[in-house]
Amino acid sequence: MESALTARDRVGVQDFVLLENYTSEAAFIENLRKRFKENLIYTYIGSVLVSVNPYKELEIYNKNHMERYRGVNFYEVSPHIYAVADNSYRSMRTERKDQCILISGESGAGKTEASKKILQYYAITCPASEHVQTIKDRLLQSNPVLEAFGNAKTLRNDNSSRFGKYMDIQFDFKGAPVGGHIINYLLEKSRVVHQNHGERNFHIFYQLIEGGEEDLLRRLGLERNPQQYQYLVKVNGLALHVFFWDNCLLNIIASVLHLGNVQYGGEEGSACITSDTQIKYLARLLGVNGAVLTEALTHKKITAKGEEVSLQPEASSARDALSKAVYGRTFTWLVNKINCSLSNKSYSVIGLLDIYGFEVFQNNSFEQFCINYCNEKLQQLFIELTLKSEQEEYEAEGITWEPVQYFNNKIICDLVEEKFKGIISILDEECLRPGDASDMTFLEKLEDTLGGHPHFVTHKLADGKTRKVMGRDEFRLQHYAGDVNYNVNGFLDKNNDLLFRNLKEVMCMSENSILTQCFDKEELSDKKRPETAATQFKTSLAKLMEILMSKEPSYVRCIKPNDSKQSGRFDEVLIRHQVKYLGLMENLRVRRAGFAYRRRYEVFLQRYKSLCPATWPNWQGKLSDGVSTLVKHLGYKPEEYKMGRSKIFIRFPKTLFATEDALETRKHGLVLLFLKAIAIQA
Ligand code: AD9
Ligand code: MG
Repeated sequence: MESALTARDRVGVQDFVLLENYTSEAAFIENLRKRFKENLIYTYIGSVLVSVNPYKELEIYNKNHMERYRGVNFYEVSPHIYAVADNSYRSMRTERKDQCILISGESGAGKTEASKKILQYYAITCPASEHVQTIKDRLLQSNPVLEAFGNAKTLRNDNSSRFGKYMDIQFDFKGAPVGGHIINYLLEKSRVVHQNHGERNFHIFYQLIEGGEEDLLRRLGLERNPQQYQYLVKVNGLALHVFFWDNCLLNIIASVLHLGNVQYGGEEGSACITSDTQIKYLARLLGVNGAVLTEALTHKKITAKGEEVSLQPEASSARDALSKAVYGRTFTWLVNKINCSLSNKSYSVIGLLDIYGFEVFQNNSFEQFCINYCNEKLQQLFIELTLKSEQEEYEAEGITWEPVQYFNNKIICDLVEEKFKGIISILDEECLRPGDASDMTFLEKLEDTLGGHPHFVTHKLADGKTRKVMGRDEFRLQHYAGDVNYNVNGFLDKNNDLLFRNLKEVMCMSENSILTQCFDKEELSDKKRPETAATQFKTSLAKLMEILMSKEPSYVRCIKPNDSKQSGRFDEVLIRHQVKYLGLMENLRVRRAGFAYRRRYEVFLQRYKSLCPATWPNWQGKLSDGVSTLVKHLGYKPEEYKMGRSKIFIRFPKTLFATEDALETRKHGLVLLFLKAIAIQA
């Protein structure tokens, strides 16, 4: 039998708060490594779950495992995603407080898998009636549908979610799941018209082309070969599932592919479409007039009176803007459709947030700017809520609160979102300004307004000299998780996200029943400019924060062990980065600031009562007296622990380890006694 001591050596501690040297990043990573080697992919930091993607199927997600975690005290069983799911569920039931589970981590770290595991856990373990079964099925089925439209193969992940997702699971008063609601964030629409080398377009296009029946493809005017389509590239395939979609939806997917193949030619100064094959199909599939569509794809209105000029040389980008708008709006329509099929009156809610983690690439653009801003907001929420709950617990237990120093990233959130002088405001201003506004004038405005801000840097130095390490078209933000350089090229276009009026008009005349819901005629009469992409995102994030603030949060922090999607490879450099970006050391520091370990009296007594004659086999008096007697018997010194109202707080891990070891030795002794007894009888 292995002693507790050697087991700890081999598999590390299951809660980072028990690390002796809790400020050491090396010790933190070593603990992760030990556990990863033993296929122990989950570890806690207090109530936060850290998960390392194993890149292989582990036998830890079957029904038996689910049963093991049902209704069990969080810390009594080994760390698991089911423990988080179960804990949230029980808090929701007993405290009647809405919950949310926030899952973060970089691309490929396992966020979506984690959220699916949580959903499966509820689907299997929660009570159900016949009606509930339908809802459970729909909740589970919404995943593959959304993944078909919103996920794609990227270099980082074969099934990468290209949108953020917040999903409410709604429960009735008996604790049965009765409905759901999904909010989607910032779909990466640009993927529809362009993919980086080695990446693919959204799954749905390949599913249709490779899995669609001959008849269907003929009707849609599509060929089975993805290489026929400018918007698609052929790379190693994935297993594809074919869904049965309604015709209008299939028509839209096919029309996006046809749009991509619309070729422009014509003389200098005028745009014309070289072949009308695509237009023929497009007119039918989009339910619009072919001639009007051709006109809109080649000309734009420049005056209110309707005067038109040729679109050349912007024709292909106008066409791509149409593809993006059609696809993006259809995606939102789909989310609404799913919501309608799920919606129900609920009694209480558990929210699941599966959203893009902090991103730093070689070249960072508008998308990374939005994503990293989102992470700043989530970090702020995390700090506020964690500190708040720590403080509340100390107060509730009647223990003096020892304030913790931490970096408050509000200053960076303000830098991005403040009215008038935040980056988004300045960007919007440039987007609205007629005349010579460009990405570079935007950068100049940033420099003028924000130069000297402690978290904003450009190549210009205060003394008029230049910083060599930075490009002239970049600005750097010093995020809580590290520095990121953003290249301003494309910021204005992406933020404007414009669709020319002619194209909007055509789409508003569409007879496709989905598109009529996506392109509202009101849009044409509305003189006000539509909100910019960044402002829309800012508003949706503010709403998200409000939703999350009203709930009790749990956190899952996902880590990707290597860049090659391989099992068993623990790339230390890559992992160290993520530990930093996820703010795990800071998290641990806050959690450990006062006491390493805390347990409710009855749980503590139950586990260790055998170590003291006065508490064994049962303590009859007050629980706190029992624990007092027990720890005094074990030789705890007064500075090593504090007694709260319902919990004991232990300051150092070593105190607890000594007690654990004593328990192990006692068990060992009992086994030996037992063996001796058998031997005597024999
Ligand atoms: V992205 O930001 O959407 O690009 P995610 O969502 O963080 O990313 P995802 O959950 O899709 O990553 O996981 C990537 C792949 O890792 C999955 O397709 C699985 O092959 C693999 N994975 C992740 N988690 C687990 C797990 N718990 N067990 C086994 C896993 N494999
Ligand atoms: Mg994902």
